[in-house]
Amino acid sequence: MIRTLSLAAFAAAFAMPALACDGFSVQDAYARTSTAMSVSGAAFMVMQNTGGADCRVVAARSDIADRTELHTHIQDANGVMQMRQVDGFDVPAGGEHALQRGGDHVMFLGLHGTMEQGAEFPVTLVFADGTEYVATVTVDNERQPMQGMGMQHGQMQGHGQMQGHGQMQGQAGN
Ligand SMILES: [Cu+2]
Repeated sequence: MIRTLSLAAFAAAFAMPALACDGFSVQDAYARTSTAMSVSGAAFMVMQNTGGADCRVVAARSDIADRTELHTHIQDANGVMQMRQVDGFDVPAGGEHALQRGGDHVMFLGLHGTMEQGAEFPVTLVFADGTEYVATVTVDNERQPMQGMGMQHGQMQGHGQMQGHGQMQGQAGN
């Protein structure tokens, strides 16, 4: 009888992860704050879901601030961007959901200290079923909103070509 019960308990415990957001992962998670004096900051990341079920992140926790909230930006009637707390981010099965500047983000209110460039800290994401995922977030206050976009890449290539031409001229002169 005891053995039957513990097997049942084991089966129940083993079955639970199947309900969780199995294929969930976080890529390129970084956080920033405006100035060293700022009392709030935000984290951005790409949430990926390779599993077969939709995931919904309903809360976030961290130790770096009094409150950690899920936020988005909305544009009001005057075209002014405002932050607003939301009750969750949906990450569809086989898809992803990006938290990015000017859009969805994890908000830290009442920072306990300065967010030092390069520092890492954990942010716990809570799913709708109560399971959790801990993401490691790196402070990057110098990250530009559109870093890595195509246009910037093109400009860098062009600059490189000009440098190469200049070096060839210099060699010919020697
Ligand atoms: Cu916010």
